[in-house]
Amino acid sequence: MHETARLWRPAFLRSATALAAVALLVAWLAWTPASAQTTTTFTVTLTNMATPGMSISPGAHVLSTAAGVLWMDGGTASLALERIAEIGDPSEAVGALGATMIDAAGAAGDTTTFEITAAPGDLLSFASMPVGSNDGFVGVNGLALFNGTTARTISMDLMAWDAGTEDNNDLNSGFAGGQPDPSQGAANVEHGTATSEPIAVHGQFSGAQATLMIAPMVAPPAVPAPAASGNAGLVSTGSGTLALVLIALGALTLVTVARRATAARSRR
Ligand SMILES: [Ca+2]
Ligand SMILES: [Ca+2]
Repeated sequence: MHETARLWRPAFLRSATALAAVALLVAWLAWTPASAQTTTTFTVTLTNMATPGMSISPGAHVLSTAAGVLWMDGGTASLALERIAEIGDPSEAVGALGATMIDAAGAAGDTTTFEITAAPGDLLSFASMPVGSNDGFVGVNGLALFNGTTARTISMDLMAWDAGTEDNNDLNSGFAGGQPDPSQGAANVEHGTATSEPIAVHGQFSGAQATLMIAPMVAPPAVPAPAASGNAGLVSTGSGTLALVLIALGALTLVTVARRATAARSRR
């Protein structure tokens, strides 16, 4: 019996070691903070390339899980888009859509930068106005920020779009006829000759009017918070508690298996 036990124990101990390693691995994976895996912060940089040279107005950006929340090719402009495209006013988009304002890129070559924190599946939409147009804008509609769960780095040219809400005068022809006049305030939205056309590529601009760079920010290495005592740091999160439960279950299973094996050996 004892000889049999000596032959059997090394195999059991190897099995127990493997089980313990698996339990510890599972516990470690469970303990890894979920928040570090679910969202990514991106830096978004918009560069004014408008030709002929003109400012790009303040705009608005919004995240969603479906395209078309701010605008779409062939769609009808919402009041939020009309106000951006006609007078560079993002307040309606901010108020009605929960969008966030983008600062202006005030001259050719100028950039404006903002940060967004997104989860896999999130899409970016934004619009900003080249101010020498009646109702033109640059932007993206539902741009995917992830490939699966991997954050994308994106560089792209942006053409100009026509919101379809106002007849077009010559670019940079001045305030008369509808191009935005700061002294008119919100009245600019009805200042020119209104149109009701689908959103389409702007016929007066040629080529890229802005460039867009999107890059995920690299998070600094995580520094564990010092535990006040014992394993306080480990149990500070729900997943840490789960890890302890898994470790306890693993240990309990090993003890039970060992006792049953020993009892079985003793009966032989
Ligand atoms: Ca137009
Ligand atoms: Ca209008």
